[in-house]
Amino acid sequence: MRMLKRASAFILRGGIATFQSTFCKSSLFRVHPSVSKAVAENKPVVALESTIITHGMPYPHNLSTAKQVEAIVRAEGATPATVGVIEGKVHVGLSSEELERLAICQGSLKVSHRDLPHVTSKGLTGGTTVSATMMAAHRAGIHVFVTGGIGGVHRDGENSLDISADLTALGRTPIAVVSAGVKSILDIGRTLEFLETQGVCVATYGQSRSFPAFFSPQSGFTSPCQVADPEEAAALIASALSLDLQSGVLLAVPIPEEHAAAGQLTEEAIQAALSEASAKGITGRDVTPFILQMVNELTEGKSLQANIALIHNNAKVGGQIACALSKQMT
Ligand code: PSU
Ligand code: MN
Repeated sequence: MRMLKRASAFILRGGIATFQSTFCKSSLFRVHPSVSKAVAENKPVVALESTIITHGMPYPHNLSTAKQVEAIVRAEGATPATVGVIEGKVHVGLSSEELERLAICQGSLKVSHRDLPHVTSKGLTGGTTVSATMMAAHRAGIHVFVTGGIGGVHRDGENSLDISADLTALGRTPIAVVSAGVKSILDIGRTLEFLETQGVCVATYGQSRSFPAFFSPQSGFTSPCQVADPEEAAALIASALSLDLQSGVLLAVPIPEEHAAAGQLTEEAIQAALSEASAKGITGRDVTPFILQMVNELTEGKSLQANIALIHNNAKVGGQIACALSKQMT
């Protein structure tokens, strides 16, 4: 085990050095000094996405949640690194002014991996999705990334091919993503199949192997594996890095039971929102924000409260995992 730890620490340091030199060459990246310092010292760092701020929640809940999530990560002893695009620069780690700017700005863009050349060449501003955040965080040498839920294969995706770039990013970016699983607005079975094809290691965090469905601790599907605590999760990530797989790890953290009560109500709202989206002809990248907003309205904020609670929980778990990983790597 000690040998494995040393080997992974070696690979990690070598890897970080390579990424940082590539990273520094690009004038399009801005790594916050607190983040580059923590990475260089092998201290725990947790990356956070920002589409959740620009498109996932209404103002001012988006701003307060983003700040709370950073505070939770710090309380666990890790450095938060919220990723976002500001005036064409990909920032890894945002100041509170930059966080506010993203939260307040109406009409910010949703920046997926494929949008990066467009927004950086035009000097635009937007929130990064899981796929774009994974890329930037990995380039900055970060190994753990916390979000609420990832994108997936949409229902009817076998016909529309509407499959989130988050899944292909997971297949080719070596970083661990901590999330509450996949929303039931998506086709969870096909999402798990696609992740298997992409070579992504999927594990449920906690006492069961049940794969969570964001608002519900159970989706009816099981994860191929399970990790019981931060140390087991960190060992899984360390192994993936040591094997140099070049693919990601998805850690699915079930919503805490005390917040799952709104689950049934939210499920009904999701079904109504799906019919409305289809009736209005909403497609592509506009589907997820539309559904999230309509579900918030239909549940009169109950789904928003559950959403915030599970993100807080993910931040706590992610912070603990980043700390355990940092210990295992030194
Ligand atoms: N799922 C959620 N909440 C979210 C998102 C997904 O439960 O806020 C956001 C994330 O930023 C994710 C993106 O990366 O939507 C996926 O969008 P698409 O399906 O267009 O790839
Ligand atoms: Mn899509």
